[in-house]
Amino acid sequence: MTYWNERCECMSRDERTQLQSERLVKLVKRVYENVPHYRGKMDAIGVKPEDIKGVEDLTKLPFTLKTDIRDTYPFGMFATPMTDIVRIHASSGTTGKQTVVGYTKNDLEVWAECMARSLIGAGATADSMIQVSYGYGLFTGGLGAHYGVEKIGASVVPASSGNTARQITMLKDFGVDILCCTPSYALYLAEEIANAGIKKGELKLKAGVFGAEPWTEEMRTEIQDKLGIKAFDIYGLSEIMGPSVACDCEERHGMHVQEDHFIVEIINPDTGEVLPDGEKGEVVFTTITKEGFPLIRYRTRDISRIIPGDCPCGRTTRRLAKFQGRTDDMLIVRGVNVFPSQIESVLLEMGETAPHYEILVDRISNHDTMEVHVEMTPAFFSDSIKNLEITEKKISARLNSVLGISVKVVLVEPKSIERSEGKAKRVIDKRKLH
Ligand code: DLL
Repeated sequence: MTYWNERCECMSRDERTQLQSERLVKLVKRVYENVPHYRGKMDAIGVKPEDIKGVEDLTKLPFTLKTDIRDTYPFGMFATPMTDIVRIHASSGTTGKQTVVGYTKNDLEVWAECMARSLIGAGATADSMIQVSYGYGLFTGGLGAHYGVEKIGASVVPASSGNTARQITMLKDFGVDILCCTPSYALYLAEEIANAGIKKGELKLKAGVFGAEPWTEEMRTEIQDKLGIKAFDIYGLSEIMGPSVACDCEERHGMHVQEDHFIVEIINPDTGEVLPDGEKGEVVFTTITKEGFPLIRYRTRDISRIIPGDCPCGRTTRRLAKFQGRTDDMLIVRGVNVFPSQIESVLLEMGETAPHYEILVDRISNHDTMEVHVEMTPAFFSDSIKNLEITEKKISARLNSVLGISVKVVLVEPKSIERSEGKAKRVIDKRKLH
């Protein structure tokens, strides 16, 4: 067995609980003193830092929601002075505002450490050539994976996303053995590789570290068959850290959570009650070592369960099963997080259509597609049918710039979208992701 950090990955459960407790106590004190929003939340329920003596007291603390981050936009939840922040990342918010996170030097060090553990678990070595085809930029995928590769002393090809022909050339010519990208892009690449007449044996590729979106075991099998590699699942979210909050080991049966840095809980999303290992619910994280943007009991909205029992790999960290959806309506389209509310905001703000719309998502030839069907106003319908295409393009361009992905807009006749008597069903997602 190979580990990056055997001491931390394989310590006894008792030792880890002790470590988590010590780190939690310090964290709570730190956020109470430095983040007015947390101080307010704790004061409101009468909890003081000295009430938290260890992990057994975690449930005394309030949950943190995405709305807490939105309400303190952009930097209100940062726990260190800006001079200590060395990197900013951001992801989609539920409306116009992004969710902004900040990292200190030490946070980036911890992130690279977790990513290093994930890559080594996937079979990387200092001799590996690793192509990072996650997007570089505000999205955490590219830079997150990048520094893990450098940490283990392997060679990184910072390909970023897009330009598939060039990606394939680099995979082949550079002798890349490990690929990091979204699972849907891996499938797309596999097809394009086949179309280019390249045989599996011509590539040195042996493993892929895929995440940022939900995918099934069936998809894993398909990627493995088509590319002739082992496919590893990696999980993360900007609010907590980015890729490598949890990752598959060589067993590929559950993603080990980096529990010396994150405390994981599974809760009943309706009652907030903590569920025992094995039961499915919403995943909640507390970041016990983060300095710049620490979060207490952050509700991810992602649904999974802890796989009970020990992993044969020897790591003692608990494992999360493949994700089984979300408790909210966030969609992940080509790796980009999209909230239907963002689309609604754009439509209403532009005011050129009626407020009746439908979002259709599909996966065609391993490529996610998104169409927004929106009703024209009766006046527009009778007056300016000739302007249809111009208006569609205008809305599409605006959505494209807000969401960061291309969306096809189709104007439809007034009253043609089914009205609902209860909650409107705005999204029709034909992909089979769970
Ligand atoms: O997607 C971080 C990441 C980058 C993870 C690269 C793995 C690889 P966000 O853009 O903030 O961060 O999106 C986070 O994506 O709450 C999940 O809903 C979903 N997600 C991420 N990884 C997985 C996965 C990055 N392995 C949101 N399986 C999360 C299922 C995933 N869903």
